[in-house]
Order: sequence, then structure tokens, then C-alpha cells
Amino acid sequence: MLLPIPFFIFRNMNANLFALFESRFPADRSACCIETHDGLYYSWDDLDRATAKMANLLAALKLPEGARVAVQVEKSPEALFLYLATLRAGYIYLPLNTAYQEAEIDYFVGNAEPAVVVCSSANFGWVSKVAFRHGTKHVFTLDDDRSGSLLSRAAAQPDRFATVARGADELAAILYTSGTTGRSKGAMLTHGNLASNAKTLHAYWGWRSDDVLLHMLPIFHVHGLFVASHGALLAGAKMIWAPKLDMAQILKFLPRCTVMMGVPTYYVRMVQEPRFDDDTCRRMRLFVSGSAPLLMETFDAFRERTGHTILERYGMSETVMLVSNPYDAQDGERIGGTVGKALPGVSVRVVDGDGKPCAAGEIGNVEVRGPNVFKGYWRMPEKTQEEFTADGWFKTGDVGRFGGAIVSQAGERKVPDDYLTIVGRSKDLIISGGYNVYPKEIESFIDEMPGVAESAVIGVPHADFGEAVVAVVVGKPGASLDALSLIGGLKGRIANFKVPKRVHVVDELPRNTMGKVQKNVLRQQFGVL
Ligand code: MLC
Ligand code: AMP
Repeated sequence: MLLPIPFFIFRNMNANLFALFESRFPADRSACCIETHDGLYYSWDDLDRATAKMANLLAALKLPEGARVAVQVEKSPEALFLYLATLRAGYIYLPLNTAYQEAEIDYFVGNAEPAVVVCSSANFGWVSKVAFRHGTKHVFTLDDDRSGSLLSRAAAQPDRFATVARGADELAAILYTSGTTGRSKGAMLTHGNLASNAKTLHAYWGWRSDDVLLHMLPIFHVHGLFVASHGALLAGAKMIWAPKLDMAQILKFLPRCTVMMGVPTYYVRMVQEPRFDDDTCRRMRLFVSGSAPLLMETFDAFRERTGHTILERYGMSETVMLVSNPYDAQDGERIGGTVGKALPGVSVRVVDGDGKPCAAGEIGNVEVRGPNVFKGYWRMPEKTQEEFTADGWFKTGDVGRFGGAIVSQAGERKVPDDYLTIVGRSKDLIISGGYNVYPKEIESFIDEMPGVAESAVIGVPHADFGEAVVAVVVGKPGASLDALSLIGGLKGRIANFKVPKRVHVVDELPRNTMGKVQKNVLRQQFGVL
């Protein structure tokens, strides 16, 4: 017979992600939680007090339930505290890439309608105009030198705050991911999504309280904000916090670290640095790569140089992490060129065009189901429905296979049937240095430029960024287009990583019999930078 569960157990369960972190803070709260590249130390007590003050400030604003806090600021410990304070106060965090320009911010703010916007003081003029125009009531500034109106207002608040109770199914964050139609979609992630993924990675990657994470990633995407930060926070481990990828800082700080995460460009640059060697990595136990494909040559060169085997994993904004190469040798080998196995508790399948599971070795669409999978796209129920199968699997838009073989310079090696290899994408997406660029969005900006009849944007191989954005443009009759002016015209209008590295002006675009632009032909023609 089932016994009734006492009511007090439910009452005491707070699924707020911050409550999970709090429960794992080290006993000694004076221990260092974040050491910055410029020599500042923040203890766990500092984190607790700073997030309490910011959470009290947000609470004092009497925001409505489910209010969004949109943030476009440079990386700093205070920016991380703002994320944590937003969770703590029970609101929804909406991080924005610092490269986004006015047109992009206008769309995000208009779509998400945040109650609070936080920006750098340098951008306050235009960001506040955009925010007020869309009805945001509160705009604060936060800079990376511990200044700004957010901190001065929070300073007057109490440094104790009882973390607001949230259910596992309630929203913790919205991450905008670009859409194939050109319009970005806000992926709604719940406290339960983030907590389950953080706990799974904590166990699978063997996080320890004496780990030291070199945190060098931006904190407005899944990789830096969730995968890296959550790992250290859950372990009660220290982070060394650097604003961006910087080889000099890697050489300086890595010898004191045990864990580092990066997009493939980080590892490409590390193996290019002659002073980077096994001695730099003397305390390291784990290098993680993700967000874009890691080339076999980088995987091999890194192992040769350092003796370390990079652990490649696979994830996305909608699902956080879903597949990973093993950390523990007992769980299997790390196989270069693959992204590893479905994480514990996560189901991954590869299906053909009719939705039927593919046999091992066969290529198909990658789909995922599990507690990590997001709740849907913000205010886009139809788009959400389109991206899920009738039986509840999320269609990643990536194409891959289980098993099969990896072919590299070393020859061909058989891959076990539970290892996934990503071989391409069904979505028209370019990943440049770990940032996603949707051709459709760039094409729509180019097509609005004077003298342009139409354009096609493609990704081409790039030694540093993996892929680079290239545009092929057709002018209107009589217009004389100049590639450099087109590039110049885009700079400042869209995020810098989306600006084409090269523009080719042509008379016409190749089309198939259906009238569709043949991007494969363009990639053959313009595939070398
Ligand atoms: C910078 N530039 C780029 C670029 N980054 N161009 C193309 N792609 C990029 N990613 C350009 C700038 O516009 C500028 O051009 C010039 O390079 C120098 O800028 P910079 O800022 O000094 O560059 P750098 O510091 O070298 O940055 C490169 C980088 C950075 C790779 C370190 O892009 C980065 O941190 N990427 C990480 C992205 C990330 O965190 N992704 C995770 C997504 S989450 P100009 O013309 O102005 O000189 C996700 C899910 C998952 O995908 O699975 O994790
Ligand atoms: P984002 O929308 O920024 O979260 O990007 C998610 C996309 O990044 C995925 O759908 C994949 O296409 C890609 N991605 C992430 N990790 C990997 C990886 N290890 N190998 C190949 N592609 C990856």
C-alpha cells in the first residue's frame, strides 16, 4: 500500500537552482570562490552577501511573478552574482551577448519584455532608450570594475535573503538562439533543467571540492554560464576568472588549475603557442571542448603536446548538455571525432526522415529526451510544437550517427555503437568560434543595403574559428557594389562575429530547378578564404 507523503516534505523542497548551490557551499565560507585575473579574491561569504543584496534590490522593485531580467554586461564576478541573485529572487535571467548591437537588442527586449535591463554604463544611452520604448521600468548599469548603479543601489540593501521557493518546472533562464527563419527564439530553461544537468555533469566529470576551474569563457551562453560555472558552484570549487581567451593568462594561471573548458578555437590557439606544454598542465585533470566540432588534428596535437586527452561533449541552448565522452576510463575511452555517449538520464536517438531509428553506422537526425530538455520557445507555441516529435523528442537539427567508424590520418577506427558522431546539421547554421550565426539573419541585413538585389551567406572552413561567415551578393541593375563597403556597412549594425569575413559580388546566384539557391555550389566556388 502507498503511504501518504507528509505535507511538510513538499513544503521544505525548494527546487530553486540557487538553493541547490547554497546547499553545496563549502563549510568554510571564508574560502576563495573566485580569484580574478587581476588579483581580487571573492569568498563564498562574499558571493552569499552580494547575491543577497542584489536579490533584495530586485525584490524591492516589486516585479511581477515571472519577470525577466535582461543583462548585457562585460564579464565580472558581479555579473555572475547578478545571474545568481536573479535565480535567488525567483526571477528569470536573460543573458545577452556583449557583441549585440542596437537592432539585435531591440528585438530581444521587444520580444522578452523584461522588467529589468542591466547594461554597461557606456551603452546606457541607447540601451535605456530601447528598454523604455518597450515598457521596461528599470534600467541599471553594471561595469566590470565593480561600479554602476546596480551595485550602488544594492549596497544599501540587507545582506541576508531567504531564497525564493521555485518549482522544478518554473523558468530560471531564457537563452535566445537564432532561428532558421532569421528571428531568434527564446529557449525557456527551468530550474529543473539546469539542476538536473548540473548534477549529472558533476558526477560524470568527477568534480571535486579541491578543483580549480580556469574560467575563460563568456558568461552569456550555455557553455560559460551553465556548464562551467555550475560545475564549480556545485562542487564548492574555486574558479580563476579571466575576461576572455588570452594565451598569456593561460600560461600564467593554468599551472594552478585542474579543469578548463573552451570552444575548439581555445585548443587551436593553445597548440599554436610554443610555450604551452605538459608543464603548464601539471595540475590539470580535465580539458573539456564543446559548442562546435573539435577537429581530429587539434585533438591529436593537444594529446601529443600535453599528454592530456580532451573530453569533447555536445550540447545546445535548448537542452544544455546531452552527450559526453567519458571522464572515467571505467565508463569508456575518449574517442576523438565523436561526442561520446548519452549522459546518464538523457535519451538520445538517431532517426531517418520518417522518424524511424537508424541502425548503428547509419546517418540520421539527432533527437533527445530527458530532464535537461527545455520547456519550449518563449511565446512561440507553434514553433515549439514543430521542434518536438509527437512522442516528445526534441529535434536538435544536428545530423549524426551512432557507431560506425572515424577516419583520420592515423587510419580508420571502429566506434562503439553507443558513441555519437555529429556529421553535420540539417539547420542552415554556421558556428564561428563557438558562436552561432544563422545565414538567413545576415542575408536579411545585407538585402536591406542600398544597391543590393539579393544575397546568400555561407560558412567556409577557417583555421582559427572552425567556420567563417562569407557572403555572396548580387547588385541591383546599374548598382556598383563594393565588398569592403558592404562589410563596413554591416559593422556596428550586427554583432561583430556575424559580419562576413569576405564578401563576393556576383552577377547571379546559382539556383536549382525549384529556384532554391545552391549553397553547396557557392561553398565549392568560394570555400577558401
Ligand atoms: C571574435 N571575432 C570573431 C569571433 N570572435 N569572428 C568570428 N567568430 C568569432 N567567434 C572577431 C571580432 O569581430 C574581431 O573582428 C576580431 O575577431 C577580434 O575580436 P576579439 O574579441 O579580440 O576576438 P577573440 O578574443 O580572439 O575571440 C575569439 C573567441 C571568442 C573564439 C575567443 O569568439 C569566444 O570567446 N568564443 C566563445 C563562444 C562561446 O562561448 N560559445 C558557447 C556557446 S554555447 P574585427 O573585424 O572587429 O577585428 C553553445 C552550446 C554548447 O554553443 O554546446 O556549448
Ligand atoms: P547553441 O544554439 O548556441 O546552443 O548551439 C548548439 C549547437 O552547437 C548544436 O546544435 C550543435 O550544432 C553545435 N555543437 C555543440 N557542441 C558540439 C560539438 N561538440 N560538436 C559539434 N557541434 C556541436
